[in-house]
Amino acid sequence: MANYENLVNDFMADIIAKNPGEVEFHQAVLEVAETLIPYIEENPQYKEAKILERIAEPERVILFRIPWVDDKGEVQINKGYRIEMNSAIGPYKGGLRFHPTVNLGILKFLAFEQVLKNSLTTLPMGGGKGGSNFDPKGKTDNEVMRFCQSFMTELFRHIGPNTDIPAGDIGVGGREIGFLFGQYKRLKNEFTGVLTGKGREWGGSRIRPEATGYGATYFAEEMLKTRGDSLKGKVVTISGSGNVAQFATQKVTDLGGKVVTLSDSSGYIYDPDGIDAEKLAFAMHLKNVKRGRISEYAEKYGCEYHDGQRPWGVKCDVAMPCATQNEINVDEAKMLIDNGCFVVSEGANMPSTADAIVAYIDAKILYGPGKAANAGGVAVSGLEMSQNSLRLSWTREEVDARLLQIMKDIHEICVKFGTDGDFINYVQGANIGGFVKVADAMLAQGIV
Ligand code: NDP
Ligand code: 2IT
Repeated sequence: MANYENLVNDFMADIIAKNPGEVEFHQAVLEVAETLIPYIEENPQYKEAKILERIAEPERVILFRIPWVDDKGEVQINKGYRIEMNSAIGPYKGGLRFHPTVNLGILKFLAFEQVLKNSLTTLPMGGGKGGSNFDPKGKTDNEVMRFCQSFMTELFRHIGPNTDIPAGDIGVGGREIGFLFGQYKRLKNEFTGVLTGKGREWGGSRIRPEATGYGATYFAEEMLKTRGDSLKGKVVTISGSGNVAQFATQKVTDLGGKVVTLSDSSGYIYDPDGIDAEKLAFAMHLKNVKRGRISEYAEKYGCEYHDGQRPWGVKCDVAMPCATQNEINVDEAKMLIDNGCFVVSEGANMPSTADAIVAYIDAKILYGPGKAANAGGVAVSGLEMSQNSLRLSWTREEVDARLLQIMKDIHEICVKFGTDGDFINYVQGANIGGFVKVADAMLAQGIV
């Protein structure tokens, strides 16, 4: 073990020196290195070909200026990024994030995780991620449209349906994908599946909006099954109130669980009676159409609102972080465990800090890391690409059945590579399970 520790430390020293200041990227790589280095030591073909060193270096990074004009006529300039991380098993695939905190390190962590996540889906997709430090909050539809058009005016030359296929993430939903697609089509004079998460009248897949939240819920159900249990009757805390949180709430409720919290960057609501279909419809209209604050839910239904706080002090059986990275620290992880929480299924990417993860593993709870638990979103993006290539569209039932099967398959992969005695270490399972396919493809394709 000490031997591995030295190898991990040496590897990370090199990563930190080559990628200074990119703390989220270091965090994501360290988590993977800790589980992969022991495996690579036992499989020297990967060591000799320096696969781990190669997957930690993006194949290509594109950085660009996004000039646009706001409603007052003032010129605005944002930064645009696309990280083309790895194309060993398919074209680059991954979302776009529009949020003021976006920087190179955050997008590199997301792109790095995406490579292993996409491999886990069993579909042929490489990994990428992109976005901008643009803040959609408080912007009019026209401003968002002009921004998206300017963003695509540069990005279009780097992407394509067989090259790189962006999709949504924080701050990028159906509205933004529409504006981006419209501008791509205009510039290329081609109607192709260059983006996923499209509207269903123009090439979008049924169930894509639902897929990440549904998938993270199916993954929780699969984890519970290993202990002869299910979501029925469980109390569930969810953070966020965006795309992933909304559809996780819907599916947990459908499966008989009770969701008692939602949040946004201002605070969280606690509704002990549960967020039923009618209340969820209100929350969805509030967030997707009115673009308001979650506190308005508490005003409408007369429940508690905790300003500036996260929901992890609320007693629950299952926690589903669905907002952003590092939203559960070690104290919050311990609080969850002390209050009886024994399932964490991550809808968000890297929502738990490194020491929070150690707390879950030490307590031997069912912990599904984001790259496994939230892979349903990109999986249905992969199904959208298939339907676009076939020029067909599948029914809701067909796509949902495929999503459920993919989440079961991902769970199986985690069990295969993560079982350690009577404990399933899903972190190890997801990291090794995702790595092997990419690594073997890289070996076959030579030093490229
Ligand atoms: P949305 O933009 O739809 O919603 C994001 C939600 O998280 C909002 O409630 C937002 O609050 C909150 N949030 C965002 N940033 C912060 C922050 N810094 N602190 C506190 N709260 C924050 O995004 P999604 O639902 O699509 O994404 C949520 C998470 O799921 C992200 O981690 C994303 O990477 C991940 N994910 C998304 C997938 C998808 O298909 N969309 C697929 C796989 C993972 P507010 O309204 O105040 O901004
Ligand atoms: O983090 C993710 O997996 C996503 N934001 C979805 C990516 C996609 O291409 O659908």
